[in-house]
Amino acid sequence: MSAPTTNQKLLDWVAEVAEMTTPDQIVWCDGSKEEYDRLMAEMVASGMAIKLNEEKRPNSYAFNSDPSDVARVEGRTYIASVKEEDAGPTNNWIDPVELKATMRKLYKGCMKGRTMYVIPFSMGPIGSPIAKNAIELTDSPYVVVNMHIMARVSQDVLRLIEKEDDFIPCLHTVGAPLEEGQEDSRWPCAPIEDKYIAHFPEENLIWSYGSGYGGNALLGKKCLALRIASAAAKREGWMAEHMLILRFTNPEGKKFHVAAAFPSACGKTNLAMLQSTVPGWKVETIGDDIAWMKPGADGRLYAINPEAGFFGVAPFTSEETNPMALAACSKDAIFTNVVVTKDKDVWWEDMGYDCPDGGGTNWKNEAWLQSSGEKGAHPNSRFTAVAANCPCICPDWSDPAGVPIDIFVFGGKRTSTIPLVHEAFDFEQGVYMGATASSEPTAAALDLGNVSLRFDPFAMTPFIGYHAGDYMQHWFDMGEKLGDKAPKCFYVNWFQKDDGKFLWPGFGENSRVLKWMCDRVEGKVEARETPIGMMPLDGDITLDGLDIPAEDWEKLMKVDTEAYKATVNDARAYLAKFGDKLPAKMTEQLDKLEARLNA
Ligand code: O2Y
Ligand code: MN
Repeated sequence: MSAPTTNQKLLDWVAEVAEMTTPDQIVWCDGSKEEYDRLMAEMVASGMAIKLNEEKRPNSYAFNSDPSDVARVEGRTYIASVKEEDAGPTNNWIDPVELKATMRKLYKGCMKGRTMYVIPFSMGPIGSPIAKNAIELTDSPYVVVNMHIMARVSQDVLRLIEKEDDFIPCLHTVGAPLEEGQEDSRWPCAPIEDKYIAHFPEENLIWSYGSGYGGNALLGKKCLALRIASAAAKREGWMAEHMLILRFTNPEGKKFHVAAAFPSACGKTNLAMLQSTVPGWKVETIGDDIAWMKPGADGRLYAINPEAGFFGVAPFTSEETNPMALAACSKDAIFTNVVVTKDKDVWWEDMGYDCPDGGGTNWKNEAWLQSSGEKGAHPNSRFTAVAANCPCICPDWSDPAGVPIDIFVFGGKRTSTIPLVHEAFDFEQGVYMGATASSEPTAAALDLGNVSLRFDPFAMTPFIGYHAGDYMQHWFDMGEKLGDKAPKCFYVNWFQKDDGKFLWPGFGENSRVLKWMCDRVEGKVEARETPIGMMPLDGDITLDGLDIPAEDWEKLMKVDTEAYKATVNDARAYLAKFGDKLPAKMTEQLDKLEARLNA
C-alpha cells in the first residue's frame, strides 16, 4: 500500500519505526467502516474476537485479554523528562536517553510476523482549535478498532498534518514478535518486567511497549489526552483535565456547563449520564472522562471532550445505576473481559439480573457457572461504546468551539466529615479544594495498616505529565487569567454514611445538588458562610419526594469542625511532599482554612 500522505516528517518517522520493528507489512488506516469490519472479521477468524449475537447486540464484539494484561500498569508508567525534578514525586522517572536505549533494544524486531498499522487520529473534533492531531503506530488490530471508537480516525487528519507539519507521534507494540510458523496467542503481550508506558513530555512523544490493554495501548486516552496534553497545556496556557463534562438545562432553556473531577469509584460516568429528577431540568452528556479547556475570545473557559467514545467499567453498570451507558453499548460496541453468554450476548456482575442460563464463558475464556461464586467478568472489564450512541449525548458534544464552563465540581468518597456540598469563596479556594480532594482508604488498604486519607489532586495523580506542584501553580495561574470569568468551584461528597447506610440516595438525585450550584451561579439563592465555604440555606436544595429524615439532612449538611481540622492536618502533611514546588498560594489557603476553623 502506498503511503496516503506527502508529509515528509511523518513518512520519515514511519520508515524509521518500520526499520527498527520490522513488521511484515504496513497498513495506513482510514477510519472507515470497511476497515473496521475487515479487521473484526480477521480477528474473529484468528480466535481473538467473538462476534456477538447480531439480534441482541448488533455490530458488537467481545475480547478476552491475557490474565496478566488487565489494567493500566502505573508501576511501569514513566515520565521521562530531561530533568528528574520536572517529573516530581507523583511520577516514575527515568532519564530519557537511558529509557530510549532500553526501549530501542526491546523494539528491535518486535513487530516481526505482524502488521504495523498507521492510525491518523484527532483528539477532539477534527480541525477544532482545541484539538490535537496525532499518529499511533501499533501492531495490534484490537487497538485499531478501539481507536476507531475512542478517537476520530480519518485521513482528513493527514491533510491537517500536511498543512501544519505537526503531529504527536505515539508508538505502540504488544511486544510479541512471531517467528516463522509460530502460532499467535489469543492476546499477545510481554511480561510485566518488559512493559513500558513511556512519555517524553518535552518532545510530545509516547512510546508504549508490551501491553495491549486500555490506557496502556489506546495511546490517545491517558497517555496523550492527559499526560502529554497536561504538560503541553501548562506550556501553552490551557488545561487538560481528568473531568467529565455535562450540560444542565433549566425549564426556561438556560444552559449550564459543568466539568467535574472525581477519583475512581466515585461514579464519574454515572454523573456524566445522570437522569435528572428535578422537574423540567435535563442533563446531557458531553464527555465522561477527559476535558480539554481553553480561554475563548470572550475570556470564558471553553471545553471539548477530546474523545469520541466511552471506555467504561462494565461491572455495576445496570439499568438502575446507568441506563444511558447500557443503551450506549446496546450496539456497535466492543467488550473486553466480560462474560459471553450461551446465546452470545454479554453479562457482568451487578448488571441487575442473574447470568442467563446460569453461566457462559468467563473473562479467562473458560466455561463458567455463576453458582461457582467466582467472578465471571474481570473487575476492570470494559465496554467501548460510541459516544453518539448514548441517548443523552448533548447535541453540541462535537462542537469544535467547545462549551463555556460555568461550574467546576470536585469530590471524594468520605463516609463522614465532608458535607454533601459546599462552595468555594473564590477560585483560589476552589484550587485548594481540587488539590486536596481525598477519599477514605479502601478496606484492603486498611488491612495493610494504611489508615490515612488518600489524596488524589484533581483526580489527576497518575496523569499529570510533570511536577504536581507546578501543575497546582498552573491552576492558580489559569484562575488569574480567567479573573471574574473563572468557573465557580464546588466540592461534593455523595457518600456519607450512618450506621452503615448511605445518607444521600445519589444517582439521579444528585441533580438536586447540581441545581443548587446553578442557582448560585445565577445569584438566585443566598448561602450561609461556614469555615469551609458557602453552604445551602434550608429549603434551597429541595427534598420533595425523598425519604430523608430531618436528622439525616442535618448530618449531610453538618460541618464537623474538629473532624475537619484532622482532614486539614492530613492535607498539610500530604502537600509537604511537593517541597519548594508547593505554590505559596496553597500554603496560604491551608493557613486561612485553619484560622477559620479555629476562630
Ligand atoms: O485500565 C485501563 O486501562 C483503563 S483506565 C480508565 C479507563 C477509562 C476511564 N478512566 C480510566 C482511569 O483509570 O481513570
Ligand atoms: Mn479516567
